[in-house]
Amino acid sequence: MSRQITASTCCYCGVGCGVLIEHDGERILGVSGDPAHPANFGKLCSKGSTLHLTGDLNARALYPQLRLGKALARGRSDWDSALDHAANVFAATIAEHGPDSVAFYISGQLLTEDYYAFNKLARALVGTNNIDSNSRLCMSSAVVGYKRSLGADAPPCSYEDLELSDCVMIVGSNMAYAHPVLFRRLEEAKARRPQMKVIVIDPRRTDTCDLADLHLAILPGTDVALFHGILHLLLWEDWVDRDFIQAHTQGLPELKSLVRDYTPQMVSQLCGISVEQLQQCAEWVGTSPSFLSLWCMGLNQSTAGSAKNSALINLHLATGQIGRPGSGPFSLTGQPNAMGGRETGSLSNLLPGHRDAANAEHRAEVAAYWGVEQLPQNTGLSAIELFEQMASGKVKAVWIACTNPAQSMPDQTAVRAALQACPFVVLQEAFHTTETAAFADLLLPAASWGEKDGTVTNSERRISHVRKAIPAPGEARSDWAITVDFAQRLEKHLRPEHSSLFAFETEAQVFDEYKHLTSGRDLDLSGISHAVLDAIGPQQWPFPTGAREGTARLYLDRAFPTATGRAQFVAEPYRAAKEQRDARFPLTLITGRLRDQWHGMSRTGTAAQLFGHVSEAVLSLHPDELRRHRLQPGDLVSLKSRRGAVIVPVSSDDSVRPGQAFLPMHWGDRFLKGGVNTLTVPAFDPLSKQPELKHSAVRLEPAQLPWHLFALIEGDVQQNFETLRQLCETFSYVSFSLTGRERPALLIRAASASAPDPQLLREIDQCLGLNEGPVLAYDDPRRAIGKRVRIEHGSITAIRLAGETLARHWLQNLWQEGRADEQLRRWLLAPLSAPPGNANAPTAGNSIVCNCKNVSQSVIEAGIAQGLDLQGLKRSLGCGTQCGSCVPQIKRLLTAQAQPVAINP
Ligand SMILES: Nc1nc2c(c(=O)[nH]1)N[C@H]1C(S)=C(S)[C@@H](COP(=O)(O)OP(=O)(O)OC[C@H]3O[C@@H](n4cnc5c(=O)[nH]c(N)nc54)[C@H](O)[C@@H]3O)O[C@H]1N2
Ligand SMILES: Nc1nc2c(c(=O)[nH]1)N[C@H]1C(S)=C(S)[C@@H](COP(=O)(O)OP(=O)(O)OC[C@H]3O[C@@H](n4cnc5c(=O)[nH]c(N)nc54)[C@H](O)[C@@H]3O)O[C@H]1N2
Ligand code: SF4
Ligand SMILES: [Mo]
Repeated sequence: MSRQITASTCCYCGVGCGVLIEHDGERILGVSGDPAHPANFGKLCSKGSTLHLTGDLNARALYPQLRLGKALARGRSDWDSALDHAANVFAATIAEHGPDSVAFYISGQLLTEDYYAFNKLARALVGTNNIDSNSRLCMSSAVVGYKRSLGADAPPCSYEDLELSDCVMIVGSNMAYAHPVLFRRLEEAKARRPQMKVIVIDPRRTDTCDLADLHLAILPGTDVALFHGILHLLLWEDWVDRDFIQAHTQGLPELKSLVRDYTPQMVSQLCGISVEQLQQCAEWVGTSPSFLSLWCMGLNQSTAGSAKNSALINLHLATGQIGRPGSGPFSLTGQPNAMGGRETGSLSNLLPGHRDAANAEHRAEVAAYWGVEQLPQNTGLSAIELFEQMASGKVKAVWIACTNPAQSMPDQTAVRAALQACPFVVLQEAFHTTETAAFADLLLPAASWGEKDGTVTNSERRISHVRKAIPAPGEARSDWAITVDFAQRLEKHLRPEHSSLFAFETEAQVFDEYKHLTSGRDLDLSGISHAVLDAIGPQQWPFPTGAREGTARLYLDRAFPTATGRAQFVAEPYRAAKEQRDARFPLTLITGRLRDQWHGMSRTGTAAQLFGHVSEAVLSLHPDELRRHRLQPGDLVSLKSRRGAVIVPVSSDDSVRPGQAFLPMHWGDRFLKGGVNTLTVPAFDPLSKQPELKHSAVRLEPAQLPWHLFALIEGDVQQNFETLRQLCETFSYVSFSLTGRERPALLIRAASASAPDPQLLREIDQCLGLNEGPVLAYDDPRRAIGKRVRIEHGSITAIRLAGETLARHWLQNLWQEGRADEQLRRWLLAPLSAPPGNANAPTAGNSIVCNCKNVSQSVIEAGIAQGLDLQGLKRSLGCGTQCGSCVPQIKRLLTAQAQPVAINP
């Protein structure tokens, strides 16, 4: 078939960029930014622009698989038998143990139509509120914040406000990595109007700080104290909008008496910043003509997440900085359709149309619309509670869709035990490779990006039509269709005498039924349909019936959807994070995102190119901490929390403070033995029930693992991955990654206390193709050292080093360059394994900064040493000229020797 273009959206972050998918009707061939889409006007970041390189078919779930007993393996099934079986199990469980013995755990990455089908299934058909989503780990504190302070879960701003603002406060958000295309927009605005003030509040000095006039490296978890301290100064200096407060708010007196105690001295101490920094921050907030705040997980993922959100919104209410261009509290949504989830009621405590499950009137409205007698009254379980009740045996059947809890939930030991204990686990997944898939009794293959149709809402309330470009592979089906098919089968058990609640044939029909549940509500989007979006493009809600265009900003009239019409000041004291560092666990572990990986890496982890920036999970520690612990960069340590331990290499990184440590969130048990979330704490916020993923107490212990393994193999990456992962299970440290842009290869690093049984090494070699054929080998059994290299047509195709792995960087470079020369032969046959010359380059220098143009850090540093500036580097090396995601890092390399932006105490 000829080449075609389908306009759709990127399936990663909540910026919601429009993409043009190039395809031939069967395969996706390329992707570019959609110039007509108002979220990105043609731009894409390093993840969006590599979408077509991801999604290896060998990693995709292609047909239903069923296991008929925990001890058995899953076998191939077909849709009819699989869904009939699931309906039988769910019906029997509900009949015997009641509707609350089953649960649904879904995802902010589903489409609105998928959510709606799941909600109707759980609440109307099954009769349970046990339907929660991974947005509980992500946005639920923002939901509480908006509802408590403003009356509805509605971010009032537009992306355009980033360009119009005079003072932008970015707090608990690393936009440069997590919302890159929006960050580009802010960079451009600041370049045009350098007088615009940018404040970044983050314990770490992230790439986002590159744009900051002021970086407040507050101690983790102290945001509420900081916001109260700012308000204290705003009130003291009279930098407040008294008319606005008088006419449109309530509750200031209580808050005033609370923040009286938050003196600059006290706040400076609590937050670990200087009084001058605090004053500077308050002055800019209080005196700038417009003030916009942007926030993300640094606020939400906290046991004080709701308090942090409200304390920040307090600042907008005190200054009247809301409902005006360039101002307002603007929560950045993480997942592409977390907003749609909130709209359709996909948290256990919500109902469709921004309604509450605890509100009898709301329940009656939705029940009447659905034509069922009533909706369930029992409080539904939130994510952490749901897994607790799976472990305790109360939840006996769970349906998981589009999320990977065996990677992303905190306290993995407990989560995996819960999945193991639950009698029936259904998983609706696009990739069969995820950690959770191992626990699924029924695996249902889902269509994924480029293969499904529906709608999503981005951070600025803008609804886009997601369009299908190609058919899903194998027997994979769209999520809404799987859900509706299952629901129809379950209805035969639960409501045999009624007509179907799920008589949907297309996504558009699902949307049309859903949208009327928003009529007359704050988010009224009843004027939107798939056809309207096709005709006039993506639109921001509210968009009521009869509207011609969407709504860019809310609260222009200063009327808030609360009972009194006034916005609410919320007075809650600062409470420290749950797990403070102490003598036994002296470090605070922060977790967060990297630029080029997405969550558990089921998709991004299939593209070798996306490992170029950071190739393995490394613990960032301040140089002082390395010295204190007598560690060298690259050393393996055992990182322990009260819940478990993982082994990781350390790096020296002065962007974290002493007393803190940072680990990227992406590595689950598949890529790093144990996975990062083995360490994290399941404590959650009392109102939002969002867990404190950003903050756990840990300690370092030396990992005495002198025996090392390094291997590289070209070829079928997924196949090798599965086999080698099983073989490597006995090692204490195991880390997998991909490398190579043109010839993808799998990389393994492992370590253990002593040399393994030689038989195990032979099995590993067998998988690597190193037991026969054109293989050069050297073995020193006495020292348990061995090296093997396979050379085909003059190039290396597989490597295995055992015992010690000093030559790994050198060998990887030879492989990369397709060289297998005399030097290699000489080194191989020599008893000492040290690589020739000084070729033992550390990984940092090899890391790829610019993914689009494949330019490494060492090359950029060499350019800087020659005197090139940003423009010069762009011109001569090409780095930073395409998607721009690497520009903040290049600027940081440029200023590495100069004065840091932070005014550090
Ligand atoms: N590349 C990439 N982009 C993504 C994603 C991805 O996986 N990869 N995921 C998407 C999703 S779902 C989400 S939710 C967003 C998350 O986007 P962000 O929230 O921006 O990303 P994180 O790195 O999780 O955390 C942001 C920052 O919070 C800081 N922080 C930690 N503790 C505190 C604290 O107590 N106070 C303050 N003020 N800051 C603190 C961390 O140091 C970190 O730099 O990213 C979205 N975009
Ligand atoms: N330590 C730590 N842990 C964290 C965080 C943190 O900052 N630190 N952040 C938390 C946050 S904010 C979030 S949002 C979560 C994310 O956690 P998860 O939801 O577990 O993240 P993903 O890996 O994106 O999972 C989505 C899954 O859906 C699959 N999938 C993709 N497309 C489709 C589709 O169309 N249909 C179906 N059915 N499946 C599909 C993917 O293969 C993937 O396995 O992680 C949380 N966990
Ligand atoms: S910023 Fe990047 S990841 Fe987010 S939607 Fe746009 S292209 Fe996708
Ligand atoms: Mo998220």
